[in-house]
Amino acid sequence: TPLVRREDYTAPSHWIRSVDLSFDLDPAKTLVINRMQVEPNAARPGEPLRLDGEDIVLTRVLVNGESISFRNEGGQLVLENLPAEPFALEIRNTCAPEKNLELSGLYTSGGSFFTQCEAQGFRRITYFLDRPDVMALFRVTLRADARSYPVLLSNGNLVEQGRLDHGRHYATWVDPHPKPSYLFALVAGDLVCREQRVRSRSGRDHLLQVYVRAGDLDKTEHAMNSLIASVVWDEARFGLSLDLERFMIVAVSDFNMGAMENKGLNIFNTKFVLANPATATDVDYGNIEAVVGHEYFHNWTGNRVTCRDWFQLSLKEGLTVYRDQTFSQDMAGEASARAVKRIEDVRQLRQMQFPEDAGPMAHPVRPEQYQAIDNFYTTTVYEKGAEVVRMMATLVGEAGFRAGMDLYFQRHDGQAVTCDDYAQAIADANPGSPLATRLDSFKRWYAQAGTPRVSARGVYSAEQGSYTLTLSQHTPATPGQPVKAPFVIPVAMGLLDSDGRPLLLQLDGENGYSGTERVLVLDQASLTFVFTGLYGLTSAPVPSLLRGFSAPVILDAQADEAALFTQLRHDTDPFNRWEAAQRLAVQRLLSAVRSGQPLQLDAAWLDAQRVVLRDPTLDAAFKDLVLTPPSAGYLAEQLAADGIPVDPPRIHAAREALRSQMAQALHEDWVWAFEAHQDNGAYRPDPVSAGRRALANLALSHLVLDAARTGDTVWPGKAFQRVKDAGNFTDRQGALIALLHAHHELAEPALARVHAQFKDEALVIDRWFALQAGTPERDGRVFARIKALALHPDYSLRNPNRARSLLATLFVMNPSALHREDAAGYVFWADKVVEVDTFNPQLAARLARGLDRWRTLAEPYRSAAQEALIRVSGRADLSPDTREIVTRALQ
Ligand code: HT7
Ligand code: ZN
Repeated sequence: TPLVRREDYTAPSHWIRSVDLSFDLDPAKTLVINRMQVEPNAARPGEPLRLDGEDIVLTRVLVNGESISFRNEGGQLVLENLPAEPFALEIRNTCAPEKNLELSGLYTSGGSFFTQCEAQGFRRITYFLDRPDVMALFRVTLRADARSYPVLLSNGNLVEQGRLDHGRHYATWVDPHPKPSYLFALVAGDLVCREQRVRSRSGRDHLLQVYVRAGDLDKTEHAMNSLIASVVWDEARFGLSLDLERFMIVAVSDFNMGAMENKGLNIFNTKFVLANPATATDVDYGNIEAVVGHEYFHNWTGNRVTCRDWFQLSLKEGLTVYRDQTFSQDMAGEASARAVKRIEDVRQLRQMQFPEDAGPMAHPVRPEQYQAIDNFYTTTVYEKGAEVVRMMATLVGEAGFRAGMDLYFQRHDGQAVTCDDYAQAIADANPGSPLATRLDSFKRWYAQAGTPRVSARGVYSAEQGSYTLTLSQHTPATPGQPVKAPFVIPVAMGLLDSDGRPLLLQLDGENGYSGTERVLVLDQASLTFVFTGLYGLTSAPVPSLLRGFSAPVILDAQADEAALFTQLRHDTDPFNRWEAAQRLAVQRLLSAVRSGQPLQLDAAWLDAQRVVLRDPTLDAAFKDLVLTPPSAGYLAEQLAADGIPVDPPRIHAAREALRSQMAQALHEDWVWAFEAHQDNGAYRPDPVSAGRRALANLALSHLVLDAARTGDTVWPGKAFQRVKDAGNFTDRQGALIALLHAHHELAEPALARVHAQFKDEALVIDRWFALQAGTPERDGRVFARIKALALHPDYSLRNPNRARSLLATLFVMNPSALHREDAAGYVFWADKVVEVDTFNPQLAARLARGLDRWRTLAEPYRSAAQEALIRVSGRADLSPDTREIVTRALQ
């Protein structure tokens, strides 16, 4: 497959101004009639029109009603000698939705029809200029059997519907907004909906609908509430109103990603719509709110203003992730709950994006080239892209950011634009700001891959009463980018005295204090800042740097233990309080891993954990984050960054030792924590209640773990009882995890009960597989179970959620089970990637990424993983998607 390069962008030869689509829906053979109004691009006169098409059968082409000759070239339909004036182009073709297992284009799921067009699925429906800078007005008529498909939906407004012969019916939809083809959608099926009318601030009435299968209506309340909250929030926070009379969400169980922001007709993976207390966890509730918000916010950031080309994907994705993260923070409420959400987002970024940026798939937020665009829906484009937007907001302030967004919409509403256009608007609305004065160098965040390392060195001078802080940056080479220029890094910071009190900040040369927190801008390889004070600093301060994780960098602050303990106890920035706890845990775990000696936790560290756990002023959710040890993947990356080969079983052993010593040393505290965090009222998914449940479940898992040492049967018994009678799925799952992670004998009957009780709830059964696949390994038993589960009658690779429940969990989340001396984990990886690749390349390519970091492994893992990659890449019939991943991994 040819490489597509950003620098090769050219405007289209023609514009498609409007399109009238008609579908005769049939699972085996759907007929599509596509009537377009085409206008030659005056800037490119006389050029042939090359229409994209894939896996469809062409039956007719008419230009202004006359047939015309055409040829097929490299998968495109080429039309030459076309009129120089606007003309009508009619295409007829067929496609086979029930054979479409790639889930891109028009496909069937559970007996209904759905579409997925981003990024390049529309060409699998009909011939088109399937690129985001071609925006057309769509009119869509659907015809289908009325009994099997009573609901017929497409984008925009329903303008006509009625009966047809032979038990068929039809509906015509008109979308008033021009849009690129990737935002087209249709749905036809036997669905029911929850609906609600809302009036927006601007006084317009809207109909909101959530469509699901008949049995799922009782699981739509939270999605509807999240949608209403999103509408209200975007008006209040950004002045952005809903521009449609009707806004629909439809849930589908076969879906490659999370959800899709089709104009007025969002299509969602059921996982991000359906929830009731009996089947969904607190995390699911949070994810639904975030994803409903995300797709809704795309209506402005993505749909009204869209991307010129797919290299600009982060223009809509990074910005919309930033918006959904801010929305979830605002919904969480108080400062402490906002901080918890920020910590969770940063943890996710470090766990997923940092490894990507350090591995073979490292690419800039705005990539330069791709083979399969679907491979670039990455955590770099999404989550790092959101960090780039966040840094801009930090550099211009909240009001400045709002002014920048206003200017962006004023300039670009209705256009297909670039990341440069976005940054320019934010800067232009804030002349003189630290962003505007450094815009060119700031934009390196779009162009350069890799995570910068920032080192901070502080020197206190008692004589001068000053503290000199030197910040330096260095970014390691990434594939194709050996040398990096300095980034513009906003470093939010404060200084604490040795008792943890915040100090007033004043830089040498300034004539007053600037409060206790400020943003330093590191825009050179190295910069020095000298802090003084009216009367000088009387003792060496403890620096609190990169507050709130103000930039996506790895900070090496060389903080000593005493400073970290001070920060853990007193830092006024909750993020850095948590960060100090993480560093203290990482240091202990890694020194055991490096030395090969068994981990032995010290009293000071255990006491600090206890103090946090018992602190009446801290939220339960925050305690849960502090007391949860860093993941094995995060620890592995720390070693890899220092060039130390990663031995996964060693990391696993250190983490297990830490867990069991925490279980033993804090036993009484865990008992207290469990009992003090029981809520008996009705289930509510708010952050405070969710935090209490998280902490109680963390406590329970330590108590069940400790039972193995003491021979106690009471706590395992309590856990089993909770699996049987918990009032919500969060607590049922927490108890099941406690038994599973302790490898307790009651885990088996607990699993059997959950399966029997929820056998008809697909999302719970996904979870049932995932919990087993995510259990920390012991004596090879977890891996053996995973292999057996792959043959379970409920398991299937065809449904992406079910496929991922075992495979993504093993490949991405459970290094302890994947990496084995006998290489069986890698053999299993290769077999499954190859198998899935035969029918769903997008899914296979994502699973294939599980071995991205093979080069960091110690022997014998490294060579065995390499062998598995070579075996997969040796397959001649591999899809371009999977080939791109394994080729890059081996380069
Ligand atoms: N914008 C959506 C992307 C998406 C997608 C991309 C490739 C293949 C399948 C897909 N389904 C959805 C999701 C989002 O960011 O909102
Ligand atoms: Zn998105």
